Amino acid sequence: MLISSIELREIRLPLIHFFETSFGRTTERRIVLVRVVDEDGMDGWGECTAAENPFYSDEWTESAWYTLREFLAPMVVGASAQASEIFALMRSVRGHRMAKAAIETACWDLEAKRAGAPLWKYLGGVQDEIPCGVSIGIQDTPEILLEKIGRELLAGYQRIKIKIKPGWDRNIIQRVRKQFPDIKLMGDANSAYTLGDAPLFRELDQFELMMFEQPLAHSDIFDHAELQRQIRTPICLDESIRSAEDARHAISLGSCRIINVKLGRVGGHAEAKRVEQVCREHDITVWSGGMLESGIGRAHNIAMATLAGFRLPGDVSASERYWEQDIIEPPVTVTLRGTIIAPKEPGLGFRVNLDRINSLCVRQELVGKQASTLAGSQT
Ligand code: OSB
Ligand code: MG
Repeated sequence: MLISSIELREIRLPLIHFFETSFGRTTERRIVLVRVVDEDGMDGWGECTAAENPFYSDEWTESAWYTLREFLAPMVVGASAQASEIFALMRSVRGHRMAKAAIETACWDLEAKRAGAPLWKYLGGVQDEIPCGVSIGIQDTPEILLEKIGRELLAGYQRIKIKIKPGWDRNIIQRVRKQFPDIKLMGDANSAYTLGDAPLFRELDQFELMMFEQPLAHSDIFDHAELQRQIRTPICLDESIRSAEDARHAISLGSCRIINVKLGRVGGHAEAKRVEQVCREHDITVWSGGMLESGIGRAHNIAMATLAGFRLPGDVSASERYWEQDIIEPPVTVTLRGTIIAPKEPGLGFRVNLDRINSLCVRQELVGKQASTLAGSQT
């Protein structure tokens, strides 16, 4: 397919409830959306998962916007390529994987639509129903956290992930375990600890968590290997895994037994498939992470999570947990057994609500030959 133009939009989307991790609190998302259009006027949508600040990774909304506008979009516009080749077109830009993934995933949506196939099948997915968990941020009080966990379990979610940080760890996990002795429970530290905290993690082994997610530094795989040797609970890497090579290195060092795959963090669907394959070859379980995505990113995560290696419940949950109104129709819903059914329509399988997007849009940009063809806009 020939990519004739790329549209960028930034939308502001307030979260129903703030989301707090060891690195800070988010109340409103600033999301960059990408629409790629081909020579026949068909389109595909992608979402940049960079956050509002460079605290989870070094990318953030502003860096993604300018990198997309100045470098990445111009490298792809005018190219005739398959979705699997898009990442390579942008290889002279180092890093900026979330920005790259926004374009790359949009191209997969477009290509699947052109093929008349649901994206998940087009990617090689094999599961038409995926298990779902929830990620629950740090709360103002332990009581609020316990109440929220109870509510999510009632809704059917199969696994609870809580965010932990120094001062919100041992006591919290102990209280959650006391009230919910048998649930699938895990803790995500977002790099809040050091190897010096190994005694704490040894103590936490008693609570039989499914895994500790990214306890140590965001770029580390060496100290994680040492920590994993000292504890029984599996370590799951998130921030540290940016490519299939990272996954291979971490696995061979023994730095983790589980990997959280995020489309943005690894640079798109093609690389996510490579990570999944490396993990499957080494008997390492993967699951789909989330980045507080709007419906577009969420739909891409659903497609990825249908690949064979995704065996554990992911952080992919219903639109209504995050947004008053999503930007796709229908919104993502979760069954009472805590699953999402993969869509049947071609591409992402959800309708993109352009009116809603334009009403949330604070800036837009067109990279392409034809000026003034921004869909649904007057500029
Ligand atoms: O570490 O998985 C993470 C959200 C923002 C940044 C990092 C993370 C998260 C989540 C939320 O845990 C997952 C979601 O519900 O989208
Ligand atoms: Mg994480």
